[in-house]
Amino acid sequence: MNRNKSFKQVGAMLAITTLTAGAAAPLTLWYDRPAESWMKEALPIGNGPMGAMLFGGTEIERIQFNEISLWSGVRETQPEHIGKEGDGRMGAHQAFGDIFIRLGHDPAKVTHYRRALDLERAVHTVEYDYEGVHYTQTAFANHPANVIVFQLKADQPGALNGRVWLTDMHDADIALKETRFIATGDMGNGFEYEAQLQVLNQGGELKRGKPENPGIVPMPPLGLEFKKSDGITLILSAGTNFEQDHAKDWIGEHPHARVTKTVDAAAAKSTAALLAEHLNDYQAIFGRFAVNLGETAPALRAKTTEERLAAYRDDQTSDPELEALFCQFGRYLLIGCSRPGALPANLQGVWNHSNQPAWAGDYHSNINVEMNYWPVETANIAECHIPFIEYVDSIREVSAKITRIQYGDVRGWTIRTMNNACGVGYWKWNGPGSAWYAQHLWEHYAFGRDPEYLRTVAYPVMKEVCLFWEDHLKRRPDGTLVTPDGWSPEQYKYEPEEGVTYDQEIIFDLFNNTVEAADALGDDQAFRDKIAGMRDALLKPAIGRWGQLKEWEIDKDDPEDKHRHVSHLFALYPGRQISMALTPELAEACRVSLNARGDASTGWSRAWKINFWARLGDGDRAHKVMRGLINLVGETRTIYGNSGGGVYANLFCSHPPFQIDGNLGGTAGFCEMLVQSHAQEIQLLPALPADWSTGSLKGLRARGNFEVDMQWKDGRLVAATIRSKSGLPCKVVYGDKVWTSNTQAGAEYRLDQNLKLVQ
Ligand code: FUC
Repeated sequence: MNRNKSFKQVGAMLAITTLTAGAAAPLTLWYDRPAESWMKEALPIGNGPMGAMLFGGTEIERIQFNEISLWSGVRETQPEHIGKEGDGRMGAHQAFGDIFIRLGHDPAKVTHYRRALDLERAVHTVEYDYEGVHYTQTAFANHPANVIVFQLKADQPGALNGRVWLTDMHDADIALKETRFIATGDMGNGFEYEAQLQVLNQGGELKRGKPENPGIVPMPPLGLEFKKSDGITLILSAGTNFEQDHAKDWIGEHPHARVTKTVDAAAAKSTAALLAEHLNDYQAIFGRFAVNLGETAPALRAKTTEERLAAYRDDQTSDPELEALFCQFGRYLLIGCSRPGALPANLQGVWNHSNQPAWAGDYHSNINVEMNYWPVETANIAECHIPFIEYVDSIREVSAKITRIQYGDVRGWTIRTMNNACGVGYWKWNGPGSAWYAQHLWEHYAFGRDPEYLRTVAYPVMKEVCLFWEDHLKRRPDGTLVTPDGWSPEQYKYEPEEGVTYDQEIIFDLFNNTVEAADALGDDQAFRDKIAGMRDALLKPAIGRWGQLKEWEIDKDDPEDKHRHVSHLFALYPGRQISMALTPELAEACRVSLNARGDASTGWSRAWKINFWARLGDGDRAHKVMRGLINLVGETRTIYGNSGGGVYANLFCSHPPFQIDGNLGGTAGFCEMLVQSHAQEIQLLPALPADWSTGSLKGLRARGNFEVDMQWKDGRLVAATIRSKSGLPCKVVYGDKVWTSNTQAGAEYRLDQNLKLVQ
């Protein structure tokens, strides 16, 4: 330690320690009764490809599970379906099956019940007392081993008696080989699948027995019965023959051998070893980022998550720990459903209990799948971006083929609004959809600064999407470039027209990022200059007759329009064409448009608005919208309109129904309120609400490959630490204070409340 450190600086550091210690409020969702509703109450665990929803039942425990690649529908758009609405046989993400465990513990006689999901460990636990015995259920989804592990224990020997069985949502043949269930099925579209469930008993007896019918899903004829056991362990794995390779017609090997090997390997390990492996893997990702937004009153903290949500809704109680929990829940969910090597998060992540989920549980390109990935870089889980990036890469060829049929003689490609795992699209074309996807490929570089990735993965995709627009944009006599056939999602009143703001802004973003990418690579100069010229010639966002940012070129925005889509503000977020620093008048017009749209809407729409208000520097408004997003609701019917939003008791965001984009866009909003890194600078506390006057964070990522730790008190910065990962020049801004430095890779810079370097 530097002896010359002033007392004030030491004081600041002590504050860091105290605040970090204060951040230890448990990141746990918990309830005092089992879940009844899948959507509103059951709790999710996931390892990337597989997800499960746990109910915590004592009479019958239900573990509903999924695998991300289980899709119905066709693998390739058939020529006869290329018409206006696309291929209606796109199919839907499918539910896989359930595990049931009949314990027969009468809920009326169960005491001390607690069901909890610990986000720091990604472990679900249930505990209760029943007839003098203390029972525990522990479940986790292990990514490296690709299994879901469930363990049942009692505090007295031989206390476990019951039955277990596996079900399937597509009439698979279910075999029982000794104590392993094997469900092998076929979707009738070329996709085959298999689930295996190994049942292990610690003590007592395990033998064949009949399942029972709790009347939830069709029952198989086979079950296992355990008697007088000390413990029961279940190991589940599931897979399909989906292979993310168009050249192979998306079909790989039958999953039987792979799933068998996976379950064999996991069953040979102890549960403790599987848990240690899981914690090691998960915590290395989850633990990178922490946030403390202030302390919740102890009496409130002691309540169940549902009670806290109810208090938060009803009397506007302040509960900063609940808000931080919601923020971290988004990270937890994305780590649970988006790991390299598998498909990206769909509308419900991976958690789906229906074969007809809302909007097919699809890859929805006009806001939803992109929003899923908004927190991934800032909230420091960048590897979770890879599934989306690989998905985009995988659909290039098929999309190019279909794009040529729709758009004529064009290079490059774009997509429709609804899309399945194989790039088969349905419903309206979303012209700038591929450009919006390309933004993600760029952002992964903008944060991570890996030149090899930029050269080999991102740039080729960005370039071919530019080619599409080079061929498809229309040049007016005055040289202005416009989209000929734009549509502002999902404004049904209007037919396709020229120069719609949504298209123009996303194309600007694509061109602008591509120019920066070429500059970073020091390559492709002629193309770069052409794209830069086209970017400058694009029709730009403009202000309309009531001071709003125009949604269309013609000034026809209706000030009464409450539409959930706020597509014309793309340039404010997630784009960067409009900002308070660079284009204050346009930023003001965005404020006018947002005020007219209002705060209330579907889950994802509210989440988007949090990010907009953060970019507009209005922390209190962002926080108000956030309160609306975290508002406890019960409606699960699919609603197509412009109202809705909120969360269920399990913190799943409601469109309604459950749609994960609201959760993930919400997490992005927290990050955007605390740190922003657009316009070549890192802004600290750009939109801090009064409610979070004292807090701290650790490991928030900024563009340029920096990490920020920060403490603040009474609404003012106390100290910040910047970790430079790539050694790039850095500019940090807090209010009117600025710190600039040519940083060194691997170095850490501690700044005080005035952004002075603490030596
Ligand atoms: C878009 C939205 C809907 C819904 C659907 C999945 O079409 O307009 O609100 O989120 O995606």
